[in-house]
Formats: sequence, C-alpha cells, structure tokens
Amino acid sequence: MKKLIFFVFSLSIGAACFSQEITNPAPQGFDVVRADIARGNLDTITYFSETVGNNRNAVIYTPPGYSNEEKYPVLYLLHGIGGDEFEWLNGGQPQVIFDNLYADDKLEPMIAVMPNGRAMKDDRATGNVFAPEKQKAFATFEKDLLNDLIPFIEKNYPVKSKREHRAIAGLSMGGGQSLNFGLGNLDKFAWVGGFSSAPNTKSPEELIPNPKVAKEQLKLLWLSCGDKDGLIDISNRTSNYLKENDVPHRYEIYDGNHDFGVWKTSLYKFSQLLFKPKDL
Ligand code: FER
Repeated sequence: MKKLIFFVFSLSIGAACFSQEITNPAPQGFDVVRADIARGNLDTITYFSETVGNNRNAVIYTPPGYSNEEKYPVLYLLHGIGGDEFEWLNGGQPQVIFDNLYADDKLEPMIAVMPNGRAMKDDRATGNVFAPEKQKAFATFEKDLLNDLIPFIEKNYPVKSKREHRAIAGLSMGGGQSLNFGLGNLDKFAWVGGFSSAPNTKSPEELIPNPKVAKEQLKLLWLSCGDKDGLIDISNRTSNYLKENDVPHRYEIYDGNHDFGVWKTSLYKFSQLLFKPKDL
C-alpha cells in the first residue's frame, strides 16, 4: 500500500513538473463588434502563382487609417486543413478582433494577408481534405508564399520588406506551415506563431537545427494550443525542445479544444506582441 501511495504521489509530482498552467482567456468582448470605432478594410486580391501556374486568391485586411503614404509590416495568417482563404473570416472574424485592438491602441499598424495555403490548381477544401495530394499542396505553399505571394504584396502594397517586419502564423495545418516556413526561412521571418499546430509540423530537430541562430534571429516564437486538443503533443514536443535548447518562446495553453475559441484567443494575444520591442 505504501508503495502504491508513493507511486501515485510520484506520478502527480511528475505531472506537475511537466504540465503547464492554463493561460487566461482573452477579455470578454474582445471579439464582439463595437459601434462607433474606426474599422479596417477587407478585400480579396488575385495574384499569379508561378508555383501553381494559375491565378490564386488571398484576403487582405488593411488597418483603420491605412494610407499609401505609410509603410506597414505584414502578418501572413494561415488556415487549417478543412479551410481556405476565407476560413479565418468565416470562423474567427479577425477583422473584429483587430478593429477592437486598434480602437484600444494595442496593435502596431500592420497589414494581414490570409492566403489559400493549399498550393494546387484546385485549391478548394472539397472532397477528402486529408488526401495525400492536398496535404502535399500545404507543403508546396512555401514556394508560392516566398516566390509569388510575398513579391506580389510587396509590389502592390506599401509594406516594409525586411525580415523584422514580416510575421507568419496560422491555425493547425497553418500552424505547422508557419513553424516550418518561418523557422526554415529566418532570413524572411522574425515573428513566428503556431496555433494548435498539426502533424505537418516538422520534428523539432528539423525545425530548429541551430538553436543559437534561431535564438539570435527570432523576435517572437509563439506556440499555443487548447488543453483538450488531441494534437497538443506536437506543441508540447516543440516547446520541450525549445526549452532544452534555450530558445526563448512563449507557449500558451487555453481551456479549449481544436477550435476557433483557441485560435481567436491566440490571434488576440499573439498579434499584440507583433512588431514591438521584444520586452514589451
Ligand atoms: C492529422 C490531424 C489533423 C493531420 C492534420 C490535421 C496531416 C489538421 C487539422 C487541421 O488543420 O485542423 O493527422 O495530418
């Protein structure tokens, strides 16, 4: 009996050491439309993709007070396996979150681009969204993003084009893409966020082969997940490696599942850190 009690005691000590506290949710009303505040603008844009060989669409949000006289940093915000360029809008209304944050002066003015991350001719989220060729298209999107979409945005919008002014984040498959592409291209991205990252996330050793360089180059490395998400081991694994290798990052775990509750909270918190001095 004593042995059993000791065993259970050790297990709970072990769980306490390895478990992470649940982080506070976003404040009430963060995602509710407010009357009488300035609003950003949403648009759909079309760019030619050399990678795919046809025109592709993306949604773009420009902030309240947007002006061609200014230059803005850019957040690329990516969707999940069952989504497309409209998933964030339909499920998360990020424009409402952003408008409210701007009204409270909590966000650095930025452009947010929501692309279609399934880089193939038919990029609709129809049929079996887990089909191998569709999953492959989520990896191919790295080329489309770097060689087609980013140059299009930089040619057609008043944006700052240094790595310090470019962020990438996404939900689930888009979280995996953000970690893979962001950490794989530190010369292009200084701000990287994975929300509930999916099994397309590379192994930590592949993601961060050189922790010292990552540590020097990253302005922000963000991970978040719902505590009841079946995919949480992927975020835990990544965070553990980062801890072991002394790479600063923020890992937030919310009371939630694999859903927009977690993703909206993540966007609310992550976006406020962007393009600001590190220790704000
Ligand atoms: C998987 C489970 C979930 C997977 C991807 C997902 C690639 C993606 C989920 C999402 O984007 O919401 O095994 O394999």
